[in-house]
Amino acid sequence: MISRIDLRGDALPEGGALRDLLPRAEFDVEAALETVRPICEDVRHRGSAAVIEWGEKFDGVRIASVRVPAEALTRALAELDPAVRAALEESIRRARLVHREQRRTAHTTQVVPGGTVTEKWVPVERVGLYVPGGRSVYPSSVVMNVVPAQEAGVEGVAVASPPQKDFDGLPHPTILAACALLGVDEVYAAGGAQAVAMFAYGTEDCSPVNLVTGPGNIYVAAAKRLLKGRIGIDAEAGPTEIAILADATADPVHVAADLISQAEHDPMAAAVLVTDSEELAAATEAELVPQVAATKHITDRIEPALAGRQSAIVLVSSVEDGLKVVDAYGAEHLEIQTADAAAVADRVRNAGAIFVGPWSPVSLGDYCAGSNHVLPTGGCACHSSGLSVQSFLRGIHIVDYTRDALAEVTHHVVTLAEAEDLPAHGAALKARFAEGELDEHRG
Ligand code: HSO
Ligand code: ZN
Repeated sequence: MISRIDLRGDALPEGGALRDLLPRAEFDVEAALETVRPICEDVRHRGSAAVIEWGEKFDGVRIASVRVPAEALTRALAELDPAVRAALEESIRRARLVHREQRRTAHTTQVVPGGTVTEKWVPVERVGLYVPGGRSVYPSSVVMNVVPAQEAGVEGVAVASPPQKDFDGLPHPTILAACALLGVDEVYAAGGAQAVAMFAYGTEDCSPVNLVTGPGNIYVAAAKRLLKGRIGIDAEAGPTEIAILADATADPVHVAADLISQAEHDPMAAAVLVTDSEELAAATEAELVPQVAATKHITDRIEPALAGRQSAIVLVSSVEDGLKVVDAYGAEHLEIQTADAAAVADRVRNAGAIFVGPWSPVSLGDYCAGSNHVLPTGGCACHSSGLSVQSFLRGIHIVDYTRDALAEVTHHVVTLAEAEDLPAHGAALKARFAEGELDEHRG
């Protein structure tokens, strides 16, 4: 059901060489660029008509208008199962607690007497949040995108999610209900590359946004890559990943359940167990069989995900080596199920989010930990973070020098400008002072 990679024995290779030994899903965004380019161009030129036609082609339903009417949002919330509503409210409450503390305040540094640099934090004006439809209808992702944007102070929050055949071309009702719960009333029935292009270029129904965030399929990722620059993006989300670093103290029932939990997303999802315990590896393999058999999405997602080349049990000589492996892998989600898990977690450098000990499974983080579940995949955790308030803010430096403070540093600026063969840069400072006035500062 899941393959093994044995890294015991010789010393582990370093960095890239170690990464090459580890499993990873194919996610060739480059290859999808040519598919999405004409779609994006079409939306750019024909606006909503193009969004509607591409939606008809890919989502199988022709919608009358891209903007979801307010009554549909109100109705979806009124018809939402009360238990789902209560769970979403709790998810929102916890996420707000965490994300509110991520807000940043302006900070002023006095560089010299009379010379200050202040960094102020300004939310982007308008964001477009993409929420997948189809196989993955995740109201939880609405929460994870909207809460940090709102806590950052973004004024214009628009959501797009694919039109659903079974719901008269509206996005899925639980997505609409989640939007309504969060107070988002600007929602579009648009999916795939056409939704990203609608956000980037704007249409007669939707004014352009500054930033697009949220997970999606490979075409959404490709459209984000193509339109990056015109818009900001969070990340190109690939198939979800769980890595578990575990030793002999871990419970194979938990380990197997958690591997399966993320394999449930997608046949391309990755589940990786890194362990120094042969016994845990064998017990987890044995445990996977009945647990997989008891799940809902066995043949379409879980079995292919676990059996795919992106998933494996990686055997290492020690937890120490396991740390090197998980750092090289840079998992979207990393569970630490070892003795003294908090101390081990503290040493991890590369992961989207870390889940410590037996009582903090990834599924908790997916819904109700308070943490964000939009996280870097494909090893991007070595350079990127998950979605947060920071994703929606820009830091702006405000430079404020007095005449004396400028006079005092002018000779250094002139010297550097000349070293770069840009004398007009220096001249811009000298023009402010009378001949000879700067001499006393030359020290
Ligand atoms: N594990 C997914 C998020 C999710 N799980 C949504 C359930 N619903 C990527 O972090
Ligand atoms: Zn999940």
